[in-house]
Amino acid sequence: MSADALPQSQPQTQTQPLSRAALPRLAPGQRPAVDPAELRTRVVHFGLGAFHRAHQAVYTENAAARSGQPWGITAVAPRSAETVRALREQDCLYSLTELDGLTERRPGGERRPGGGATRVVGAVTGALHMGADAADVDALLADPEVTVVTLTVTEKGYHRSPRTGGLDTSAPPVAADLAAPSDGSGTALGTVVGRLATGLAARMRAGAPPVTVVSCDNMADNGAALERLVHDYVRAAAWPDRATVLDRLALAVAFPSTVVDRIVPAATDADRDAAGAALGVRDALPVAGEPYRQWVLEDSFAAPRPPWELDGALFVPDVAPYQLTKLRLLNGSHSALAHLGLAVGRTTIADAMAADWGERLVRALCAEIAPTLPAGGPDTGAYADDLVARFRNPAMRHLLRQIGSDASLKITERWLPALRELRGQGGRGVGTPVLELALAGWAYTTRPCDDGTGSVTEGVTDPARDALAACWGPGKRPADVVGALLRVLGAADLAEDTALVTAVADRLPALRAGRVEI
Ligand code: CS2
Repeated sequence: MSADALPQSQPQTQTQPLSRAALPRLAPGQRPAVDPAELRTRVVHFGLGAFHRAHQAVYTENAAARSGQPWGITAVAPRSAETVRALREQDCLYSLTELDGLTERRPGGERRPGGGATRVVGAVTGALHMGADAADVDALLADPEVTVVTLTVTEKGYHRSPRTGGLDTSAPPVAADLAAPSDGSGTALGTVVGRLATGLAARMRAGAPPVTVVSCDNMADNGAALERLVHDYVRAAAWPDRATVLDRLALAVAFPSTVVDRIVPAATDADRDAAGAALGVRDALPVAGEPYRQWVLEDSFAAPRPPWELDGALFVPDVAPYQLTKLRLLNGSHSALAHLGLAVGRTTIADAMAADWGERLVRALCAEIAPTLPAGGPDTGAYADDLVARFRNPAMRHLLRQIGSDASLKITERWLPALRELRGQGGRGVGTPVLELALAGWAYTTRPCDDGTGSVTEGVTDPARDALAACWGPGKRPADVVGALLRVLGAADLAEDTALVTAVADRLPALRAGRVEI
């Protein structure tokens, strides 16, 4: 039965909200692994989304529980004041449900396969809003007890120039932050890079001890990328002491690269109902994701950190083989399934996998990209097998439109570097039929409606959406449209690869007819 056909869930009836006071009412196996009252804020995290709550927070909670060290997280929401309010109302507690795809859960009459265990996570000790609580965020960034800062702010949160990879100082939110009065301390800034650079600068001025900043977003070389952005910000700031700040940052702040992995779709009302039914208390902010999780970190920290290895995190000298494998195979396949699926009317990843082309697409894309991956990473055949199983998880309702959003920033990480490597200069390398098909799916989903308004793919958002839609001028040759779309991504080299743009354009008629032909 498809998830769409499921009966509507009943609204949850639990009236008492989740809170520290409510914990004794939960079954022992549902309570946090740590006593939240015993934790202290030693980690600041930017990005309060479902992924953080199901990933770094869980590793940190288990690390604290197993080591007896009081590692707690204050999470900072860059935008959503509502999430901060809701989390504070629950004493920063929330539940995690592992959707194993095997067992069943029946919240309020709903019968949804795959609802596994639900338990409360206690690692988050505070929630702040980056704007309204700017002074508190800065105080924590300068606090000697805080020695780790982590980030999950998505590709969009970095404001990288597509051409240089450095900070896009002309982006209006970055320019506005740079124009903040004096040194920006305590001022409400709009960008995470601005807040982070400002807070770290204050830490350097105060002579506080070293700190490690850990980017957990899906970008190649994410540590070095973030370091460059923070340094660029300081360089562009009108601070008289910026040279000194830069010198100190170089010595006292480490930016290791990391690979994070866990599939965690945005929570739905059904997830809220299921969590409430499982716990017997109301949880406004539950997360539900697959049981699988992985964290690989570059072992180059500047200061004490939670012993995440006690919960299975891997510390290695070089994350590149793991990072590129995950980014290009998992995220690359996700984006391919999303755009091709959206083009032919599918809704979720599991739904796309159920199409006759779904599994073939994942396997063919992995095989095509595998030669671009450095040695030392996972076996790509076994990795593809695992992906097929994970993507097929019937309990996960991972919307294609969620994955297909912000594609202009995602596919530049997930597909284009491999495409360049495979094609070689001027398209003289090997064939890339699967990446061409994926690109056609993406191109198709950037099309405006026939009346020129909106997009054919409802609910998909992208900061470059208008620029992409404008590429579809009336009467334009399809290959020219594809070339123009690639230029919007900053990929002029690929736009000039005539064989590539023609091959992509040639795929469009089949998609328009509802067929994905591998
Ligand atoms: C997804 C990722 O939304 C997306 O773009 O590809 O969030 C993916 O689910 C995670 O990276 C899995 O670790």
